[in-house]
Amino acid sequence: MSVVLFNVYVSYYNIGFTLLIHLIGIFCQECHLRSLRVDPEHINARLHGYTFITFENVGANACFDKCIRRRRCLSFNYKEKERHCEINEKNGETDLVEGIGYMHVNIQQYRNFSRYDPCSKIGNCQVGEICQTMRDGETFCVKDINQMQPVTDCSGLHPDLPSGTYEIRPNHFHVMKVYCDQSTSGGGWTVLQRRRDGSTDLYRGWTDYENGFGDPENEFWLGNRNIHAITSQRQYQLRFDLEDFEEENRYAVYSTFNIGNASSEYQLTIQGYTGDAGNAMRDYTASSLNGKKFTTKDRDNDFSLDNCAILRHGAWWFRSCTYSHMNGLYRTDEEEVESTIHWYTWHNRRALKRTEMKVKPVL
Ligand SMILES: [Ca+2]
Repeated sequence: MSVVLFNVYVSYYNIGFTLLIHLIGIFCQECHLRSLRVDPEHINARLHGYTFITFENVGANACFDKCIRRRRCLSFNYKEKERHCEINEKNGETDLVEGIGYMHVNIQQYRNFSRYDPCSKIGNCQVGEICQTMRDGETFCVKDINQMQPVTDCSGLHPDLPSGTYEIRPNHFHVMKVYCDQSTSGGGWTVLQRRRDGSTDLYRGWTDYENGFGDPENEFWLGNRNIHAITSQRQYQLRFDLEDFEEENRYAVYSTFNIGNASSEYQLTIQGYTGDAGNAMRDYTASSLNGKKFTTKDRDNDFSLDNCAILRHGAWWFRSCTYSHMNGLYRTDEEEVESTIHWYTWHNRRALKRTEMKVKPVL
């Protein structure tokens, strides 16, 4: 039997109670006609602040369908006149606001009932997936491309989403792919840099460091332009996660971090150390790297008579050079030379096995 989707609105006054009841006719995939009862307090009302996807030019029944197929969706707002659908990650009970022309529907009561829920046979899909019905009527969980509407950084992702690569779009900037760390210290971290196996050459020039290079799933530098775009949106903290060859882990967090634009030569602002790795964002004179411009092998902005990027075989906000060197030469042992990836206040210049740098807005 072919599937026909249409909306039926029935409004009537129940004489005894003088309540306005809206019924929405729903044809689900199995073609059972059932209705949703929308309580009077959910008419001309909407849940505000919890919408995670909006859809335009859809019917009420399609709005219901878009919600029930996503586990994250707990309710939806629908404005019939504009055929505007908002699906929400929260139930609306006591915190509805006025929304003239809207109705609000909680969805959980319809889940797992085959008459309403096309996904009831396969159970819940994961957050970030959508249950999709194929032509033969079979249902599958597939990646939800609408879920990927860009956030301005990884802190905008739903906390139940796993770590991985996502698209973000910082304000006034283009869409970019970043790795989001959803497990460290509350999740929501946008990863700027990673070393793990030496598979990517980091001894590169200004343009590469400006635009970024490598693989967000593996070794990479996100790019100074991109880091500027992210960290100029609001106040950010920076976290370093470090691992040595004994697989011991240390971290350092700076409560204030951003970098300037290209004309500032990506000048570093970094303050407010906490952690157990020590504050290595300074040089051997104990002067902070705060305020330093970026230096690469082909652009010398450091205080050394030489070029620290060449001396240290990397690129960084060198001063006279540095006690922290995340973009140095990757070693597969604990060799201790100036060009290694190191964090001086933990292991002097002994090579580290893994590093990550990541940012999250300060709450
Ligand atoms: Ca110099």
